[in-house]
Amino acid sequence: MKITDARVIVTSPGRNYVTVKIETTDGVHGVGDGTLNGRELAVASYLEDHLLPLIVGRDPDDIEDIWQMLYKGAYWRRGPVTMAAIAAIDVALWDIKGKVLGTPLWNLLGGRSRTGVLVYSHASGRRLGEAVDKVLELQAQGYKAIRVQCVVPGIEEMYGTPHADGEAEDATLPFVERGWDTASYLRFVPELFRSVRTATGPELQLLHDAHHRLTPIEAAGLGRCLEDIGLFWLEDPVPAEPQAGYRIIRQHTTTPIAVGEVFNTVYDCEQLVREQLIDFLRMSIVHAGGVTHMRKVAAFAEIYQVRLGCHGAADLSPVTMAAAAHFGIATHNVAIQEYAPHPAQANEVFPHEWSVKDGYLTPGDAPGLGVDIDEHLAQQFPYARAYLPISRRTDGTMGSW
Ligand code: GCO
Ligand code: MG
Repeated sequence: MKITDARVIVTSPGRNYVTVKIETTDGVHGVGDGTLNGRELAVASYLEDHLLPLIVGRDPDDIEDIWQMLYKGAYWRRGPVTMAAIAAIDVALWDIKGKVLGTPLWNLLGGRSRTGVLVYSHASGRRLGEAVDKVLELQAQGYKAIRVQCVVPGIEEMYGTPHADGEAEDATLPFVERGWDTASYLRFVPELFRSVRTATGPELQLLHDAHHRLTPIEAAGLGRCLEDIGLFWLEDPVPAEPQAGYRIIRQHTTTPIAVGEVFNTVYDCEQLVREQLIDFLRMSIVHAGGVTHMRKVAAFAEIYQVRLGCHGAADLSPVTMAAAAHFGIATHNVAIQEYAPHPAQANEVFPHEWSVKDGYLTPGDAPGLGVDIDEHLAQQFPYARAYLPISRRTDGTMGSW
């Protein structure tokens, strides 16, 4: 079998997605996601101009060898653009392998470790009461784990909460600036979670994303204040470029810590995992080199009792969610999967077998990934330039988004 054609499809059914479609001499095709929110065309160019010409004519069975060629052959290693592009090809090749062998991806990865992957959904509000109501609504729908974000009084617009001009996690044009004040945030979050916990009772798993806004000692203090809430995790308390910064958080609190949605290779988490400075790793198949690399990341993390809770915001396409469903069913140390529903048009452009029911994600039994792209429909949603917001602190200095 040989690869006869490989192309990139950029489409915007509600938000931008970059997809690779690979065709073979056997008449079987595979799809992979390479979306990098706000920087989509960089990945599309890396694929179109540099990687795809290298794979046409090769045997799609040789997934490991193709991965190594794309990773090592560039000389320039790692980074989000490179690793998202490699991931798109890698996932499409796994899809092809499953289809050719007539078996779902989870079976190629060792079979089922569980019957369904626990997911967490997002509840947010512009006011505390609104956030609590949203949590109760999702709990009534059967979600067993919910991430809670709320606008902090005094900070009008912030990450993870609804805005007058759209959802906070949407990239937009024009480019937007939001505000940030750490002191108000740190005063408000414990109050928010006390109200939520009182309303939900003890069983619901609660999560929170600090989105890289704190310093290690601030994060340690917040983690300590939240200990009696029993959070499932506190996510991205501080940026992890200095991995050793997490030692400070770890020394002071037993609140479980999650990080890694912006990581691209195992080297980004090596110290965090080896020193057991975190509890959950958030790396995703699309941003970390595909199934081939994430299997190695999971195996490494398992040795240190670090579990996976992969990134799954709506800017990761339904193709990535399919891959995550198979990976999550098969991989023993996957603890949870983030799930934010995609725009309705995106579900039409990417028809899929995976589904979320009663708080659990299942991949279905179709061969390969069980997801496809409707190219004709995709053409009706042309790419629309968009940027993630930036955040400025009250004194005007630039913060982390
Ligand atoms: C999350 C993430 C997202 C990111 C977004 C960036 O936990 O889901 O923080 O909301 O901000 O995916 O593109
Ligand atoms: Mg996050």
